[in-house]
Amino acid sequence: MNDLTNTAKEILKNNDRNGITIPSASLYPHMWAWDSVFAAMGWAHIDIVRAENEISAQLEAMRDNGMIPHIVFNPETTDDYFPGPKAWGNQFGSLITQPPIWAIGLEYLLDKGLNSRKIPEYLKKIEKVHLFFKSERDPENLNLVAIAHPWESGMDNSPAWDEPLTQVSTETNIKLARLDNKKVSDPKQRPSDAEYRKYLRIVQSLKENQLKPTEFYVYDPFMSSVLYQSELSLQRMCKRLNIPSKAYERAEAIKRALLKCFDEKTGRFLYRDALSQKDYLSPTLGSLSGLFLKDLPAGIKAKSEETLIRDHMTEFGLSTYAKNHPNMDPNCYWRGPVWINTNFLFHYFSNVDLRNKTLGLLSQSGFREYFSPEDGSGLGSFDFSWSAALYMVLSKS
Ligand code: 9WN
Repeated sequence: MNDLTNTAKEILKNNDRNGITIPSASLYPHMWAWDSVFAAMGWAHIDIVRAENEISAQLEAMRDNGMIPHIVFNPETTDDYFPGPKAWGNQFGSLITQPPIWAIGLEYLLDKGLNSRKIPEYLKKIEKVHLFFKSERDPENLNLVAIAHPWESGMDNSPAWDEPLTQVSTETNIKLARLDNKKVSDPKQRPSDAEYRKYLRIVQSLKENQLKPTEFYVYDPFMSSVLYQSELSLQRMCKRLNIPSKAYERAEAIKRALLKCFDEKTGRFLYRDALSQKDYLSPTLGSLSGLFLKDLPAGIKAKSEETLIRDHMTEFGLSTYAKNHPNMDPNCYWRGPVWINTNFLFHYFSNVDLRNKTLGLLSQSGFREYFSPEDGSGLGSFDFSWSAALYMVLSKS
């Protein structure tokens, strides 16, 4: 076993808090949804039962309406995080969710030999989560996913949200008490205070309107593409167990809807503001996630791949914003840096091979949270769980 594999395993073990994995000890002391699923995929290479616990803890956290909160608070932690339970007005977890990768994670565990009598129960829960996106995150009934808060996309300050956020006020009754920008070496690697005020304003309005999005509601092609792949995973797992499911039909409906969002000129898939009911373009990596669709028409596939390679491919994998765009920021969070999970998802679900670049980046710069697309230097927090977990996944594939 090489040194990096050992380090990756150590990171997951050090970030283990009684059966859940925190994203990073220095910045994120609770359980985050998509982080946990990526962590589970890494745990599958250490201890398959521990991997199952992680997915099980996620599915246990599902609320009555089928939503899994993007953060489940760890009542035992003494580490502080803002916004915590007080800001959300909820001791259990946040009031929003994150990209729906639970089925993808569980299928990975099954492929790695998970054998559990609880699988039918997990599949039933995942079905309910997927139906939540249909009933609570598709206001125009388009068969696509709209996010109720920028954080639901997992790509918090992506330039994709700049336009809809111009309509959101910075006035909020939640006191800004940030810790994140004090815990990284350069606060410019994190979102700005003005953005945070808007994030809190949206939390406030969700609380005031019984969770109905009134200030920010945006169809995100990345969320829809991820849900499409998750529906396919769910269908395959149900088939293995002879459980009836309509996941495949739902996946096909998402595919038809996403194809209508394709922009011929740029090769990208459009966002849509569900409040103003306007489609718009943003040259983000997320806008190319239509490449996750199976059997794409040849012209669409060729055009999107051309855009991906020309605008996003670097020596270290994919930049999260178009490289030559004047607003591209190589150091700031989701406004340009390379992330291991987006490299992984494009590697896993599209035709681009990012394995060697991703493994090379991690051996050059360690298991950091994100990376400069210019020189691969590490940014954000250290010993980041999904960087470690996905190193194991990619190095074993
Ligand atoms: C807010 C935990 C999470 C990731 C997100 C990433 C970041 C939180 C934050 O960290 O978001 O949810 O405090 O910035 O953007 O993708 O899940 O790693």
